[in-house]
Amino acid sequence: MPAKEFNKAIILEHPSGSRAEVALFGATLTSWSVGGVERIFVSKQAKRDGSKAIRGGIPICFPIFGTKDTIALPQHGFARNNYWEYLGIVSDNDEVSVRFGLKDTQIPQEARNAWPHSFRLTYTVSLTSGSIKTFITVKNEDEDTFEFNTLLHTYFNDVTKSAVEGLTSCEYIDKVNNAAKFTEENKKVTINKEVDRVYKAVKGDIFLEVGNDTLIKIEKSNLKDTVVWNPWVEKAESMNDFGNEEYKNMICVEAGSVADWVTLGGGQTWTAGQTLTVL
Ligand code: TA6
Repeated sequence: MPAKEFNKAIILEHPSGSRAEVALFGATLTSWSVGGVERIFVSKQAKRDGSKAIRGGIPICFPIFGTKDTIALPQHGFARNNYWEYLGIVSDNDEVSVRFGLKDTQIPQEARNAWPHSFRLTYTVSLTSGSIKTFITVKNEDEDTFEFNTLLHTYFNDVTKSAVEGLTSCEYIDKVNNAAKFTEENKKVTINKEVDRVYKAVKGDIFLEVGNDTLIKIEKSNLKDTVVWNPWVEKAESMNDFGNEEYKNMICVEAGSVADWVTLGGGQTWTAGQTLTVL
């Protein structure tokens, strides 16, 4: 069976042995294994009871990234901390695809008051032998235009050392340095301290070295920006759903449109996503 529901999650199994798991809570992908190796990081201390966003996996940030002074939503919005509806398998030839939905009538009134728009999100997760695709479609069911951010907050696992290639010459906002702006001069971005950067208008693919001769390609589709984050020592110690030492074996490389608002006209749809491939 290519996809089955178990314990409030959907488990996808590909004939090649590759496997993925998506929690209905937040439609958060919490596992993706290729060649028997888990490629996605989830903290051992992550809350899995729906009390808060899962610390790890691929949380979906929508309709905001970070916090906004004029929008009274929790950080990164409501999509990652609400239960989504499982919409079933959409195809299972060489690609096992499943779909999830969230619409305005399915989120708490408090969130609807903070972001008073009629919307419908559809999230499609597609597993092949060596890749996973995660794509979101936003439907504006209002008559008027609305604007939003969205980002796939991907936590990568098994990082003995990490290097991110494909950001050279991109301007970035350094959130660890008072949001000062810089231009990336390095061919590879490596991590040896707290890093929290929003790289803007990143063209081309990103290549993530996670050590052990493993390279993961990140292909963005209609997502302009890339966030790179590692909390490092002090931030790790400040998070109660993250182990003090876990910063050593994870990195977040996050495809999103966050530097600017995405504007969507009434009745219009917008689709974006990423394809992760183990090379
Ligand atoms: O994507 C990086 C970031 O915005 C960091 O600033 C850090 O806050 C991280 O997201 C995790 O946010 P969370 O709300 O999940 O603790």
